[in-house]
Amino acid sequence: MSSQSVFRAFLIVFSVTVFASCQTGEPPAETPPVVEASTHVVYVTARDYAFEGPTEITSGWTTFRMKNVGAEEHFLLLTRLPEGKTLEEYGQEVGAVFASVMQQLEAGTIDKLEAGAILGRDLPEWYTTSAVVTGGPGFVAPGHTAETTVNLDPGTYVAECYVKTVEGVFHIALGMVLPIIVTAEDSGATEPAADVDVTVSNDAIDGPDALAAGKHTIAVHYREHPEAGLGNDIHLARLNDDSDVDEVVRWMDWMEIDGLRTPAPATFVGGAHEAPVDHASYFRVDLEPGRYLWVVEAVAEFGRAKEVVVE
Ligand SMILES: [Cu+2]
Repeated sequence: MSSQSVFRAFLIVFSVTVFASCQTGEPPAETPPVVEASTHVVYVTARDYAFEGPTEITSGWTTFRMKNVGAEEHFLLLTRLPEGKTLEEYGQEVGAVFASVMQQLEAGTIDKLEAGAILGRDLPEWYTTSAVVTGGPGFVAPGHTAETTVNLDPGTYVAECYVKTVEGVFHIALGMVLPIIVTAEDSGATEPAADVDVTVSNDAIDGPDALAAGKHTIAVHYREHPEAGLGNDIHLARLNDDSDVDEVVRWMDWMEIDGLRTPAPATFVGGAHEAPVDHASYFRVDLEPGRYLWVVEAVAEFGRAKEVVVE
């Protein structure tokens, strides 16, 4: 896809999505009952390449239960827009800049350092200073369901997925974006209780290197975020017999040509995206025995991973 057609796709997708998003939020018939009565669950279906879910939800503690019915990895990243900014402006002023940078990286006309400089120059000030990345379900493999709990302030949000297709096109450019209004009414849900804690800082993942098989609720704490570029997040991936940890770390770098590009080098079972330092996130997993990896989405040079054995 040429750079121009990616731009056009963005514009079309953003105009269409705003009017076409369904407003349901009812649990699909096959979804099992909610785990805790004090949980407010928002049901989302992730397809190749669209989200189906409610476009208006209450604020406070909110659990996104996202079933991936597609054939590719997906995630749901929430960004709260500054007052007055719209999904269309997000697409035109932010999405298009990332798409253009990716095209230039792919063409080999710029390197990662130059890509960072272009983003610093071309991303609008309202995005870098006033948009708030607020978490959401991490990478989840086809057929898996992610369950991630975040604490949402009222506002206008964009939910997006920017995993790449086999051809290297961001899912958001193909329509994987959903506008969500978070109202002032509180969900009434309480903060979840966790049995595992993971703390992410700019140079380390502080979490267990062994876990029992079965269900866990993982509390995610962000000690800090880098001053520029991607914030910290955390994902859990099951390693295949031939998985190479360095390869997974490199895959987590969107600036790499094969980074975030289908197929994924491991089986992602969930995680929590970047959220403000004072907003803990939680995610639930049901683990089979095997080799797993805590891994952060980052430029490969700053990548972090930690192996965890499940038995
Ligand atoms: Cu996706």
